[in-house]
Amino acid sequence: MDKVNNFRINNSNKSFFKKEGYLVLKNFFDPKMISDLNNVLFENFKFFEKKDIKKKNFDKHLIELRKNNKEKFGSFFDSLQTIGVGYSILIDKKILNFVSKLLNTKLNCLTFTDMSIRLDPPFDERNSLGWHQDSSYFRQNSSGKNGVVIWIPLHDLGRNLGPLELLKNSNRLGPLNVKKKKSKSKLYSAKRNIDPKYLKKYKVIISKELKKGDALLTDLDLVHRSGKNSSNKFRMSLIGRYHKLLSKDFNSGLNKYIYTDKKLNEEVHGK
Ligand SMILES: O=C(O)CCC(=O)C(=O)O
Repeated sequence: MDKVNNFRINNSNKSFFKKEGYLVLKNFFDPKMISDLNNVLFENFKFFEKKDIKKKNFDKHLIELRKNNKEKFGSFFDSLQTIGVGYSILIDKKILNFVSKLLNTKLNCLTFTDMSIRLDPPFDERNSLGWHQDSSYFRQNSSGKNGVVIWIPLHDLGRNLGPLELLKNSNRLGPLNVKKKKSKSKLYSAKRNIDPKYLKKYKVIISKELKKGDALLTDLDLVHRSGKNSSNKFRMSLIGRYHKLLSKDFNSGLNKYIYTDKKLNEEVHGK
């Protein structure tokens, strides 16, 4: 089967995305390709742990590592952030084509930044994100409407795994450009949470259960947060962000590899 299914873009899903700031793509990817990426994470984990682990025990070992050796878990997590096959999924021509149509631009004039793989452990919210807009983190376009985020679960995503939560109509706020707040410790993610006073009139939370092969697209202004993982498994996802280059609000820039090892990072990038 083809890597990406022929999900057709039409006026109805285009105008839905424009108005609502999100779109659920059912069966967008071949589920086997998603399983393959999941297996790649597992293969790398075995190498990292230098143990012969069975796939069915992947979650158990990952939970143990997160609990018992946070630094090592962090280093494994970081090493996944530039995994080649993740990129190959996100820059498949059919996705670029789909996204370029959503953004009313040419396929060859999309930029792609920041692939990320999330590993969200059960009952552990240290890296969960509160209500935020991606346009506060990613300023490639000054308007969050000129970008698209794709969020792909690497397994069926039932309610107990904590689907992403979207705040209905919050895309109408436009970019709030919230500044970075210091995290409580280096094991917590730095946050750009939105002051609740801006969110008072947005009361409806949208949270979609997804199947392996489905994807969720949002613009960069839609306010969203992590769902709560109350299962006994890791919630694994692949995320990519696309921006419209042929646009007056495009801010050019460079991607930078930040080394987990602080000393090495300083050697390369300076203090
Ligand atoms: O997957 C999540 O829990 C949150 C991801 C997210 O909101 C983001 O990367 O902007």
